[in-house]
Amino acid sequence: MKQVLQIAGSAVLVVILIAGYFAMSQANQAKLELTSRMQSRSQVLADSLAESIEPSYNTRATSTVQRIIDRFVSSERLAGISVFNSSGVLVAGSLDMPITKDGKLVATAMDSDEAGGEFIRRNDGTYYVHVIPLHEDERVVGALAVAQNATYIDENIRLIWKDNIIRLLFLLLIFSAAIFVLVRWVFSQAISKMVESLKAVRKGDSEVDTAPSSSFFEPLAGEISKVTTSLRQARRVASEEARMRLEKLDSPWTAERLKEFIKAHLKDRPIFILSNGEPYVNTKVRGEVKWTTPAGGVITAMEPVMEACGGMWIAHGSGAADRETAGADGKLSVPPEEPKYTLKRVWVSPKDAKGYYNGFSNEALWPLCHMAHVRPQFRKEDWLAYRKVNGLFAKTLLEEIRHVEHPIVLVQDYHLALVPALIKKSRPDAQVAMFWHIPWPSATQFNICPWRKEILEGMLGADLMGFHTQQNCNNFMDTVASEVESRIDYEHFSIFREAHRTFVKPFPISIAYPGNAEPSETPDRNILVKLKIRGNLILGVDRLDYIKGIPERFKGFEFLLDGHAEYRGTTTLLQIGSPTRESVGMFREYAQRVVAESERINEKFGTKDWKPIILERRSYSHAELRNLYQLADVCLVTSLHDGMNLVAKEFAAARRDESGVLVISQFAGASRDLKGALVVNPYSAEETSAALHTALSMPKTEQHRRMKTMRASVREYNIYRWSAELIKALSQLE
Ligand code: GDG
Repeated sequence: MKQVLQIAGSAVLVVILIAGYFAMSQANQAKLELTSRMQSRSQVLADSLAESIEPSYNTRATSTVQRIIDRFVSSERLAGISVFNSSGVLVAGSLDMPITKDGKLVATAMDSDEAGGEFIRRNDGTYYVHVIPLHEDERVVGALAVAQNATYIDENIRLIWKDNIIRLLFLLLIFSAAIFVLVRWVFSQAISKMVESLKAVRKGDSEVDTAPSSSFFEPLAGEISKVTTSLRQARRVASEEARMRLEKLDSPWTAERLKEFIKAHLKDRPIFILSNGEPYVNTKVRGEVKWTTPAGGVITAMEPVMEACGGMWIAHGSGAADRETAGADGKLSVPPEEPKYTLKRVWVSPKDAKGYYNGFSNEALWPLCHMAHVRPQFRKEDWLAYRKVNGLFAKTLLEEIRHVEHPIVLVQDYHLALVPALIKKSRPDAQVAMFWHIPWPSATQFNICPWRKEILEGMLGADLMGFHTQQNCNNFMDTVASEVESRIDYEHFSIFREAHRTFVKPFPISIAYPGNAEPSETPDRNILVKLKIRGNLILGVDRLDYIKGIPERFKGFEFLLDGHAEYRGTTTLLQIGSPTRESVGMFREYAQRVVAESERINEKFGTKDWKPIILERRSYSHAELRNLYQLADVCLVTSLHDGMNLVAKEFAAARRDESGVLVISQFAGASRDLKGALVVNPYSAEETSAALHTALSMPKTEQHRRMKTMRASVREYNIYRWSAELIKALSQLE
């Protein structure tokens, strides 16, 4: 609509300018003609009158002159006549003769012995006064002034403008209506139809028509139609290949292959994902709605699965502008650029969110499950809010699946531990898997939780419980054995409780590799120039979370600089610290500790043109991160405890050049999957420093060998395979 108005507005402006120009020249032309006519008539009248009055004037017969004037005024319908003597004094004339007060015109005519005239504006109208000199024996003896009413000239010009403006308005009306109809109904409609059909083709609708409603666009539509035909063909071939690859275990898993796999295994049974965090958050910046993808492993892992399979993702609508972009039912199609699945937002009151999210999830369960020596905070009111919000998530899902038989439900993470049992209680036919993205601690550690039994019973509602590692599975089985009345079947790794069986299985999570967004061949080095980084680059990418061991990482780097002067001035540690859970006190304090530690080390070693640690406390886009992964000599992951750690896998996936070294904590799940990495104990600054030195001085051939191994393992066990294995394990359960 805005464009239509812009086009119509510009056209209207052009029409106004052209019409204005023509109206002005017509008015000028008319004025010129009328004026010249008036001047010549005045001239003729004045000459003939002068001829009549000169003899009487020269004999000083003033009364005769006056008579002639009176007669002449009425017969010629003149506005006035005046006769002046050589001193410029009025000697005869009609009353109310319009003439300039100073008599300049009269004086000029007499002095120059030449006739002259001018227009005079008065309150009662416009007059043209023409003055000629009077002679006696060729000598100027006075002057005769003749005035005519010239108001009709102004009136004529006014009428010309009025006619032109009316004509212009009429023209504008017709013109803008024509443009509006043309743009809105002919061009816009044809273009939107083509765009919509192209979108549908892109989304996989094979039978849409790209023909435009207007023949004007036929050539363009012809070309588009050819392109879409090729696209459909390519898609058919890819789908066929994926089907063929399904049974071949050595070929990589792709989004297409996962799609085919799900079609074959689930036979159109829809997938529902539930997680606290949503993949798309809407905020408002200077009145404009923005879309962001929050930093975090759950989203990195689940988004490609939903993009490949479609379905519904139910999550907490937490963005300030979330309600604006969702429908009344909280639903919207995402990704915004190319919708592939439905996001349904659950609205949680700020008070409940505080207790459920900040309180129980992040101040109790998060430190409880991670061995990072942070004491969990158990508060009854937080637990009650957690129970309430879990109930809300379960209710939302139950509503969505009320007409769906045997739905597949994938519950994500520690925020929703009670949801599986709530679903199964109402819908025993639903197949529910729960994936725990963080570590599961030992029974002794977990059992300090006052509500451990309710949490375990909630989780045991799932048909399948997934963890990253076998160690996590073992810990979970032990915890259940110690707390819940049940039968533990170690042979099949399952738990029987009240006629329900839960299988417990490791699924080491991964990333979309190969994915849609492959890094470019050559990384962009501008970021290094911008951050003034020269020499070796050690990269850390984490949410500012205490489990990520960022101060420990800085200590390791400090130890390296202490022991190896050659790295001073030549090596920089770039730490991307994306803000996280800032409403939780312990996360805020941790972020401050990270800043203080980096400043301390920078003060200790920094020079005029080298800063050892550059801390970027902001979120980077995935593309920016991919670029940094490609530029880094070393990627440093020093988590004190981490379920998996996807940053490590993303680093390997980005290294098309097969170089760069990964240094990773032995307490991150990924250290088990990535065999080519240098594994360290992050609590030991000496070990971290030694690994950094090994990495920075590692020959290229060894880097290649290690990187090849890591890339192969990420390629082989990517997120598509992770998801296929989880879904296969779930759908095969009786
Ligand atoms: C949990 C578990 C487990 C980081 N900074 C930015 C950003 N990120 C992205 C990374 C990566 C993801 O966030 C972080 O994933 P991790 O796995 O490293 O860590 P958690 O967020 O703690 O994830 C973890 C994971 O769940 C999956 O199960 O591996 O153990 O704790 O993808 O690239 N993304 C953007 N901007 C950033 O600044 N956009």
